Amino acid sequence: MKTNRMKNLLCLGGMGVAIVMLSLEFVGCGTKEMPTTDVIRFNQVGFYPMEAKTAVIYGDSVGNRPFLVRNTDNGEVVYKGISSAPRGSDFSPVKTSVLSFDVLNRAGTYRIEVTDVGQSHPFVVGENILQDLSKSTLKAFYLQRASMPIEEQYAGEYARPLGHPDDHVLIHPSAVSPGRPVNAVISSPKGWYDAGDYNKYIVNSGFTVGMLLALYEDYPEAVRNLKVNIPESSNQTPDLLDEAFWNIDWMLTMQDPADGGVYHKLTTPNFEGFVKPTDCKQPRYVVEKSVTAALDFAASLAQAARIYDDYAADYPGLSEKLLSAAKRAYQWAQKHPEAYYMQNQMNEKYDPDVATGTYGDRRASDEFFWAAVELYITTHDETYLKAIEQYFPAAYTLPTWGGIGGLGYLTLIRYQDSEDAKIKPWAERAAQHLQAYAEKTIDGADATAYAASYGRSARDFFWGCNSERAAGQGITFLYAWRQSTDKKYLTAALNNMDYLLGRNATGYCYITGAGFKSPMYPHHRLAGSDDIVNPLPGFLVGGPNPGRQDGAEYPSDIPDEAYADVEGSYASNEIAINWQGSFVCFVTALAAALS
Ligand code: 9MR
Repeated sequence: MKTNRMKNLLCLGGMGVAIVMLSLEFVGCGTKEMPTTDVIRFNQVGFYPMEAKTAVIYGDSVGNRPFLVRNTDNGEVVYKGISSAPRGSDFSPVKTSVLSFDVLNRAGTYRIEVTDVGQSHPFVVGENILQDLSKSTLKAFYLQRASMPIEEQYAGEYARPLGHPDDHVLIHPSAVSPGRPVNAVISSPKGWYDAGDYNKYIVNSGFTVGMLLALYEDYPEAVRNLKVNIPESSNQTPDLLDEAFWNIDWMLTMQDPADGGVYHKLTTPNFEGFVKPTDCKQPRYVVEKSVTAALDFAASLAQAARIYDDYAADYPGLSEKLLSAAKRAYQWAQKHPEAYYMQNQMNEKYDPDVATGTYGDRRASDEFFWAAVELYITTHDETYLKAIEQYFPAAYTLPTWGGIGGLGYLTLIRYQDSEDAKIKPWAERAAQHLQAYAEKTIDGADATAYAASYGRSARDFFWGCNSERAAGQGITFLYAWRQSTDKKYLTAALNNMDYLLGRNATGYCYITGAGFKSPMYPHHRLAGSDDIVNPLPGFLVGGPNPGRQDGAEYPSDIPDEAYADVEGSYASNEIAINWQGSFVCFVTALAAALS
């Protein structure tokens, strides 16, 4: 027996298969237990009893392998099957073979055993299996807050003292306006750190707030049930809205009272090192105003205005304040439609130079569209309706920080049955375009290497793809499912989730602290400086990126394997609020759909 097992391992190794972990669990020679291998890949968080269950053997150029599923508690064999013929893609030499065991509908813990391959890590089948992930990924935003002490009663070992009070922020020469000369001091506290860095950027904040609020508007019940133990949890407002407010309140400080324009970002001249927030010493500036910042600010705050109105007991006067700020920012953008943020040009004119993230974007029609949609839905003022008509995007695209038209689409779709007949034609058009996108994207996905819509093309892998493509598609499929009630879209969403949580070419579950193999060294200054071995939990990392713009050492340049779990890999292993926002939206919506 032992010799055979050894032979199997050698044979797999000889096939060039990356066996990342082969814990030789020979539980005594002569027993039936097989070695545990991580080439059997699946959703490491778990499966729903009544939903599809799929695993993949990575690196299997043979396929058609007999496998069985065994209950780990009592050893009972609960399912036997044959894996698929080998599959592949046009961008990777690696073959896979797919295992399906949908009928396994009893809650419990199981392992898969594949002849000549080994046994899988254990996995769980259980009701509401994504619920905890929905909570931990929302909770991650609390851990990411600036300007307040993160307390032990909410954060456990991740507690930390107040960092970045941001009550002494300087006006950069590029941001001067009446009443705010160079180096004037303003207060701009709160907000979330953008990502692995400690800066705060309006474009990305607007996207993130918009995404979280979209989730609330689509699944209010599910959101109300998300209790994540944050300082505001005892009030009457859902935790997600309290959390979003921490950032919204910061955003309000980024509007120049003189003219309603919005500073592009609050930043240090250079990225800080991997030091604790309390050890950061560089000055913090607000820099020039931009059209994209103004519009993302206008859109997200107009959306917030109609939502927080229902929570005026906890947030008195907020709704009015948000709407008036949003309108002013929109007017500013109308007057400055080409005020794109161009850091190089700014650096040529002003000192100090600024070298941090740009969120640069030379096209604002999608931002105009999103802002017009949110302002119209909140106010029913026809000026905004005209702008919707003017800027309506020709096709649905996944919502991202730089291509934000998708958020406008989602809001229109959400309000398609409202009493306002004027919005209907636009909402219907948005719904059709989204449906067409979903249909095209899921077509043929069953036969792909990882049995998911996501991950079948080399173009699916880029900076932030785990969120901007995989989660974005998932969110979109859930809209398509709600519109059509066709279950194939729900299954497609679950397949993308399975991909993100382990059924993929690297075998990583891409959320810190989840599953048995997750990122340990994210590009995250909070995690890298806190003297705790495990990274802050609940964060989605960017994902495989053959562009490898960080110059870090990657284990592979195959597009779906170009992922490096090293701190220096900001192009594949960073965390960011926008990516997190989409993931929270995806997992919470999916959990609600499956409950
Ligand atoms: O998410 C952004 C990605 O789309 C860009 O390709 C990349 C390079 O410009 O920047 C990413 O955003 C980063 C931001 O500029 C600064 N904070 C970290 C963000 C995530 O890497």
